[in-house]
Formats: sequence, structure tokens, C-alpha cells
Amino acid sequence: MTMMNKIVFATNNENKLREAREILAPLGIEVISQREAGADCEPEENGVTFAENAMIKASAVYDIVKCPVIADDSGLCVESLDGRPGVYSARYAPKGQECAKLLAEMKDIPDNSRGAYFQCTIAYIDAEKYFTVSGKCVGEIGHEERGTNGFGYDPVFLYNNGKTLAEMTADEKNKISHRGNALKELYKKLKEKGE
Ligand code: ITT
Repeated sequence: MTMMNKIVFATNNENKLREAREILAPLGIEVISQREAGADCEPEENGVTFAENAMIKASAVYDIVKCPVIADDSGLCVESLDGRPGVYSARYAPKGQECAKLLAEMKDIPDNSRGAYFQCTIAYIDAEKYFTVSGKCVGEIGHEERGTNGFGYDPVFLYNNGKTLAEMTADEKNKISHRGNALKELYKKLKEKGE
């Protein structure tokens, strides 16, 4: 079995790129950013599901680079908000203000109704095939921001060990995160297909 060892990541998000590298490098996969691969694009994410948006991003970059590509569409789904912000997580608030806005919107929600999960859907495309895989991370939304690691909603997302994702080290987060789980699925699937 020959494991393909280079993948272009169709993303403009430096934190996603860093996490994918931390997770895939030990598995022998080198992650090249779309910028490094010379694919300067930001397609409109007009899908209504994580899978649609992940495919939109992966295929836009695949059309340029013509080698194996992944894209990640992800977001935070809050039960008491009927799954919002969901696929709109990146557009919910200006960057850096998402946690404050979410805490304000949830200020009257009691402790037993603050369940939430992160979802990450990864689209994969190469010359022969395309597919998506997904991962989740289940937890709840705290009452304050805690921790300075990670990005996005990490400071308000409490995991069952009592820490927010922003209080965990990169390694701790990657072991249990939606992105970690989705990328493990991706690796499994590529191995099954003999890549
Ligand atoms: P690309 O489309 O270029 O990959 P993006 O940031 O626009 O980058 P998305 O459209 O998938 O990506 O939006 C995902 C948003 O969900 C992201 O901007 C964060 O606000 C949030 N998010 C996703 N994964 C997260 C994580 O691990 N920790 C905290 N917030 C996360």
C-alpha cells in the first residue's frame, strides 16, 4: 500500500491549516496550503450544508491544482438556537466578536439547555474519486470566555473535562476535536482505498 503523501488544503484559515498539519504530519501526510500551491481563490460558499460548502471549496482549488485536495467546512451548532450558527458560523459576527455575541444571545439560557456541538466536514477530491467525511465534538456553551489557545468559538466551548477548547493544548484539542475526528476518518478511508 502506498499512502499518498501530499494534499493541498483549500482554505484561507490559518488555524485550520495549522491543526490539519499537526494531525496529518504524524500520519505521514504533508499538507500544502492553497496559497503555497498557487491557488488564490475564495469561492462563494452558497451551499446550505457543510458537505456542499466543503465540496464547493475543494472543487474550486482542484480545478486549478489538479492534484489531491481537501477542504474543511465547519461550524458550531447550538441546541437552544435550533442549530445556529451552524454553516453560518464564520459570518455570525465580525472575527474576534463571535464569542461575545454568542454569550449575549444565550444569557438567559439555563445550564441544562446549553448543549452544543462542533461539526467538521472534509471534502476530498483527486483524479479518480471524491467523497466527504465528518467529525463531531460534543460539549456545551459556558457563561464566559476562558483560555487563549485555539480560535473562533473555542473560548466558550466547554468539553466534558471541564476545560474549554481554548484552555487545551493543541494536542489535547486535536485528540477530541471535530477536525481531528474528521481527519482520522479521512485517513482511514484513504487507506481502505489503497492510497
Ligand atoms: P475557509 O472557508 O477558508 O476554510 P473559514 O473560517 O471561512 O475558512 P468556514 O466557512 O468553514 O471556514 O467557517 C468555520 C467557522 O466556524 C470558523 O470561522 C469558526 O468561527 C468556526 N469554527 C470552526 N472550527 C472551529 C474550531 O475548531 N474552533 C472554534 N471555532 C471553529
